Amino acid sequence: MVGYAFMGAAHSQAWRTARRFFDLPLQPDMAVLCGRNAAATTAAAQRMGWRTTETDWKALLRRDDVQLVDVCTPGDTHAEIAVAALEAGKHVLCEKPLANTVDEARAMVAAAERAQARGVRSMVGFNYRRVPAVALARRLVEQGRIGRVRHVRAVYLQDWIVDPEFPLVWRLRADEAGSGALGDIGAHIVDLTQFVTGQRLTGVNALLETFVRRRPLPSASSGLSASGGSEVGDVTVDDAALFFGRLDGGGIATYEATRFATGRKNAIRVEVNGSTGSLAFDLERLNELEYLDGTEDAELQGFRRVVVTEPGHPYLSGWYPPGHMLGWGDTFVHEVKDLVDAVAAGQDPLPSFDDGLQVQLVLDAVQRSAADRGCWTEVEEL
Ligand code: SOE
Repeated sequence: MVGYAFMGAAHSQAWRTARRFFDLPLQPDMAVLCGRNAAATTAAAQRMGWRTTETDWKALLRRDDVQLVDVCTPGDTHAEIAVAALEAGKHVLCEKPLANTVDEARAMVAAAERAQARGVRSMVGFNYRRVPAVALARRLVEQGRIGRVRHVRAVYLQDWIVDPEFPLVWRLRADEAGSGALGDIGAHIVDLTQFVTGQRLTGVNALLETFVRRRPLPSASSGLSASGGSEVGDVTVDDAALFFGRLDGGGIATYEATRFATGRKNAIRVEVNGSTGSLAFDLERLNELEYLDGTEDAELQGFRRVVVTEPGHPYLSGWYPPGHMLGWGDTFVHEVKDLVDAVAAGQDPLPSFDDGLQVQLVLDAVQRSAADRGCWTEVEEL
């Protein structure tokens, strides 16, 4: 694994845990953790359960005891590491968004296609697909339980940079992060809604806003909790993204992704209204899915709250008895399980780098629309 900050910790926990709950066909061996700072990497490796460390990611690719590389670095390094790893014959799991630009994402897809011909697999880490309630929502849409999808309403709300004194960490710089709320959390709700509906956005109208344009440079940066010094620098990404668009199956969708929703820490809400029913999901109640069956007697109709912990629900057969709740980190355990199952079966895991590129094309259309005063902008074909 390359990187050991927030996502590195979440992925490490998943690599440690997946085989303890699920009957995996291959056993993950946490061979090596890679980071630039030797002392910090060694400390992280001990804490997170990695056997050895490296300080140069290229060294990973030369090691025979590495068959899969998990990329948990900021977006500006995804393409270089993932392409080289695939060329070296290593399977790749890459954190979202797949890349910072469409060109980088296209190069990654090309590398993934070449690698696939040699049996080498790749996957992008949109973990919210693997919330059991979200996977159940997908299943219900596929089974026709809400009829034709008409409306999709999705928000992803955070508030960690409301304070204008919060420093200019890498997530607020376009050179490292690509974009702001748009790519970091907007990408999640684009993938999530396209996954649940089975439909893709064909075009968007968009608005981006940066409320705080200058911030103190970080004195000590540690991801989402950092402190600022006396010098200031420019924020080069969006703080908030609003957009709406058309889905290729005839539905319409609205999106809001913001880091300025004061009081909202990590709130995802998605509602899908179909011709004969509706579904609603709220990450703050991630073990639940709301379902309305519009074909029932009008007098008895209403949203029902399904507690998604039955053995027949997606992923639940590996866990605890019904009613014993899962958490956010468990979505990464499911990600590892699905990836290992696919690698062992010689199949391509989902979401693929192609799916990652398609989300990137949506983000690109949002940025182009916002730059064009919100005009209708088509999402480029894959
Ligand atoms: C920060 O905004 C962040 O950690 C994202 O990068 C993750 O993808 C999301 O799951 C939680 O918030």
